[in-house]
Amino acid sequence: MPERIGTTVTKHIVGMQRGFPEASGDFSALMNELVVAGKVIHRAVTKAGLVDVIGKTGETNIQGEEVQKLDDFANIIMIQKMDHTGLLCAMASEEIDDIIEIADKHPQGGKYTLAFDPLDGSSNIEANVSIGTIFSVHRKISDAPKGTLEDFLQIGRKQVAAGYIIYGSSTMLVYTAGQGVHGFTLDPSIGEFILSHPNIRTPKKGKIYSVNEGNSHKWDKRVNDIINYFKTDDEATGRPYSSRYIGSLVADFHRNLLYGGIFMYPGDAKNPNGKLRLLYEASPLAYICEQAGGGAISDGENILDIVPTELHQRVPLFIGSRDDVEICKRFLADGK
Ligand code: P6P
Repeated sequence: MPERIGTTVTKHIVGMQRGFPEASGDFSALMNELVVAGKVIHRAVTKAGLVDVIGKTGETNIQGEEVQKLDDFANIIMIQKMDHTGLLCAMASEEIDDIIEIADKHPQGGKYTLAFDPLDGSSNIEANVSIGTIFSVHRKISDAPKGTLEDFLQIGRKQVAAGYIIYGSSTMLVYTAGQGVHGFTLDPSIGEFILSHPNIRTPKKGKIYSVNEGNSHKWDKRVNDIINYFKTDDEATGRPYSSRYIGSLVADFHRNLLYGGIFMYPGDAKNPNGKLRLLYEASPLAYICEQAGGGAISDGENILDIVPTELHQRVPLFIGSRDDVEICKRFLADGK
């Protein structure tokens, strides 16, 4: 008897669409194109050690980071897979300073914007640490014929969808379209993402804290108080928490989403807004986390309510289990 294949992500997306009779199918088509881009990046990432895509291109991106060849490749794949679909009015990438217009040779009039980090955590590539693609989808709101910066500078709460693909011991797609969070594991033998984690709910309270403590000398008292709280021995509140920090946002976030816990990238004396980007890192992960029952704040304000002012703006990020985020919020409110 042949084995039963589970629910593919394509079938799941079409099923979700059935809940919206007025849906044109454009969003489903957009998600399915993203799935294909993820499969192509998966193939490159899993072969990186074998073919010449490891190593640096010698260029630097807007983040001032050396661009790894796989970064470049992933960025090109995302753009090439999405730019001719007629579904997008414009794109924004961590790797590119300005918004990416849809060339005149491609179908115009797309209803959505796509902002993405093509390969986050790329500094870990050569150490074979899990890395990921993060994406965020909004509706076009400007009257301009093509997408404009205004279409990207929308609050995270207005996202149509958000997700990530994590390239690790297995490759997984995790996404939300506002109807819960669903995880799909790639079965390389058939090249399909199969539903493996339906309706992900993150534990209300965790046992893990994730932060780069090498920055503690630059943190203000409130942040040091937060970290010390999670490190304090107090059996009644399940403390101390375990410290887990990979230094790859998607990997740290994904572990905490499933196990519970708090990931923090605070602002500090040198970088008051921290390191992580709002539009294609903090905001999509915050949407996913809230949909899974968790929460996400910057320096006290809910990430999803921040009105963006720049394409690549950074924000402090405290994200994870709801009770743990509330603890951060209380400490951050002290002495403000
Ligand atoms: P740090 C990777 O470069 C990244 O952008 C995120 O994936 C990760 O969470 C963060 O930076 C790690 O930064 O300063 O702790 O090395």
